[in-house]
Amino acid sequence: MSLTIESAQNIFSKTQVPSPIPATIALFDQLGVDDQLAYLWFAYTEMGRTITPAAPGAARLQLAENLLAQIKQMSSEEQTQVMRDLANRADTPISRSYGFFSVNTKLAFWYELGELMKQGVVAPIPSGYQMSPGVQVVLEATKKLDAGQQITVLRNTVVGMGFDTSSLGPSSYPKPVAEPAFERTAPIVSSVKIDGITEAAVLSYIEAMNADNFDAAINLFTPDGALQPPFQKPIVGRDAIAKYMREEAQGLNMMPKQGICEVQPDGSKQLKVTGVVQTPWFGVNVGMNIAWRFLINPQGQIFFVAIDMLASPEELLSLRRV
Ligand code: 45D
Repeated sequence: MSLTIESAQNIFSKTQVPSPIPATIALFDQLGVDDQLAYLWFAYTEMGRTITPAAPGAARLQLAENLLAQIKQMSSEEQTQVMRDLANRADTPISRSYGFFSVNTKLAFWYELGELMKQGVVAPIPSGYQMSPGVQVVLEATKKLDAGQQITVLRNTVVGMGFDTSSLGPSSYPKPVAEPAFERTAPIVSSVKIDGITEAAVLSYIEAMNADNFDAAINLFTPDGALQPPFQKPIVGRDAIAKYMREEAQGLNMMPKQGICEVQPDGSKQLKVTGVVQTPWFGVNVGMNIAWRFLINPQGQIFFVAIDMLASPEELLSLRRV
């Protein structure tokens, strides 16, 4: 029997606990645009009193420089309108340019805008803004999340802003830009150990990812293999996975701790591994509890891997299917 991505998506589904992250984002989505911006500002600045993201490198900011320069020259009203347009995913020139940014460039853009708002160069929350009760509800929900979940909510809302450029034809695409490198925040550990796991493809995958060696990681996949990031659809095929990894998986520090492996009658293996991942944006200050669900084919290649955000630290240890 041949493996399918659809069936692979469901491996270990009985061990999964729904994450509070989509529920929080659903509450956020119901807010009006000024409330959304106010919520994000409060969540970001409140969080920043204990954990702040690392400043993006000069090469990264360079990619957002054109937009930031335009915004700096605007009146306060125009600046506020730009932010509303981004949150509304409006079709404006700035919102389109933003829509073409990679995830990390979107984050760097907002990082810089936040700094400019603190300096008074860019308009803060509009004067006379009255917070609706809905904002308080989303803030309370956000407070109950751990730090890894909170930064995921912020990241996902930032990613969702701007005009949805996937609806545009290829002719409107700007020239592709090289993704600047992220500095590693942790030394590379070359001998990966995971309790309960001896599968070479899994150990090699972690080792390669922790060295930003995406070519080595990609070669562990079958040509039709897939990678499913948290809350996303599977990314299918080596080229697509490679592109994704270069854009979004740089500088990650993966610390898998334990796992289980079940051999299937056809010789394929299903593995679930849990552990902690750190993003270069927050380094050792924020740990994200995650699971990898691997489907390895009988030849020892990765056919599928899903990355899931865990609902709570308890879930790190609940690997059994029953
Ligand atoms: O004024 O094995 C707001 C994969 C608006 C690869 C703002 C992975 C208002 C395969 C926007 C709030 C990648 C899938 C201002 C593993 C406002 C694999 C500014 C997993 C100023 C393990 C807000 C990786 C700002 C994972 C600046 C799970 C917000 C990676 C900044 C997760 C927020 C990475 C930042 C995460 C958030 C990174 C920098 C969650 C970064 C989050």
